[in-house]
Amino acid sequence: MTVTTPTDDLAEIRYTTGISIIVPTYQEVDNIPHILARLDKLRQDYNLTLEVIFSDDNSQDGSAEAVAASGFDWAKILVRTKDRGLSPAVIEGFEAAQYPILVCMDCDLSHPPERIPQMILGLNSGQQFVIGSRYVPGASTDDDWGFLRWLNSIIATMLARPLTKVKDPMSGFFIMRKADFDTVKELNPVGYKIALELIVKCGFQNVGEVPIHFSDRVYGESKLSFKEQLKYIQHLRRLYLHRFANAMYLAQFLVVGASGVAVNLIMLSILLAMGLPDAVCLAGGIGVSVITNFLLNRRFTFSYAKDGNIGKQFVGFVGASAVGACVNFAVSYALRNSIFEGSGSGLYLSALCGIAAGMIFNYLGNRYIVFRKTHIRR
Ligand SMILES: Nc1nc2c(ncn2[C@@H]2O[C@H](COP(=O)(O)OP(=O)(O)OP(=O)(O)O)[C@@H](O)[C@H]2O)c(=O)[nH]1
Ligand SMILES: [Mg+2]
Repeated sequence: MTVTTPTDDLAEIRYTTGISIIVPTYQEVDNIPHILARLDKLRQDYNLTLEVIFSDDNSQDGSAEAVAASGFDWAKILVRTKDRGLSPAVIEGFEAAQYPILVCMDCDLSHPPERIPQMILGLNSGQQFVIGSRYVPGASTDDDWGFLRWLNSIIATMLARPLTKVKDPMSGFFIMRKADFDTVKELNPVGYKIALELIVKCGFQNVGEVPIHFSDRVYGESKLSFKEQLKYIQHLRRLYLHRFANAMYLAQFLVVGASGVAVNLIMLSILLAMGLPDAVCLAGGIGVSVITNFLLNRRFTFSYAKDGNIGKQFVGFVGASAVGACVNFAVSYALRNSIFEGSGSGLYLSALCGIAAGMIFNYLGNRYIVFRKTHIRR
């Protein structure tokens, strides 16, 4: 990650071939004239060839009329009626863009268009993706960010840390090449974090950050709801799966396995409290935990397989568990009668090794046979 510091030498920007600025909008009619005025000044100052595409989710608030009233032939609005959401709107705008450099920015004037030339310099100097960043030296935000908003932003950024070392991957202000965008095959952004999605899915290593002053919106209302924030967790999980597939599947499998232990013990206590015979209680605990483990693994650990035939998968899951139990027994029995023979704690150590071997067998059987991947989800 490189922090680009401001420079006065922006003259070469004039020779940039063309820039498509994509602005996702939902009910931003009051902001449209202001952002267009600032972009027009930028266009003239640097003699830029640019287009602005408002990727609008059918706001019906006069946004389309406001764009038309500007009289700028380089400004257009894409009125979307399907697949509502900020990230899909940005992607559709990027797909419709005609120039080789893509910019994404919010409509509410939080992102200063005047920083775009500096960001283009970053691309020209070899960076693959340049962020208008709130968290690098020289950046600032308006003063009235409350503690909760600040904390929220910091936590969201920390959670993304294993995916990218960038300081502000949550920023909605960034720039990249259309050629790179066109090579991404598997975009699946949920919610707001389109920059993070692109950095991870494009595998960008050389990401620059240009400091900006982030202004709070003056006109219109924020669309960032609590529901959108919850979607971030879902988005993160998908990105972690993309980047750390093996470790993530195993971790999820282990979490589900641990939940099975809890379910087993709770069920055992319930059945015992009902006064049933011990054998029935033990069998009940095992049976219910096998079912919950199966359902959770199908829905959560190997969620890509959740549309597969549930009957076949269940039989496979029980079969893999049964064989895993045999592996467990064989390994622990063999160890007890060899390396750990005779020692007091040897039986426990043998059992632990058996459990580990059985679990690994179980995991591999489930991942590569029972819930094998037959297609890639977009
Ligand atoms: N097309 C489209 N644009 C959206 C949608 N939700 C938000 N936007 C736009 O995305 C940009 C960012 O949304 P904001 O509401 O400003 O979200 P935010 O900047 O995280 O939150 P604030 O700091 O409170 O403004 C704005 O230009 C919005 O109009 C949506 O569902 N569809
Ligand atoms: Mg905003």
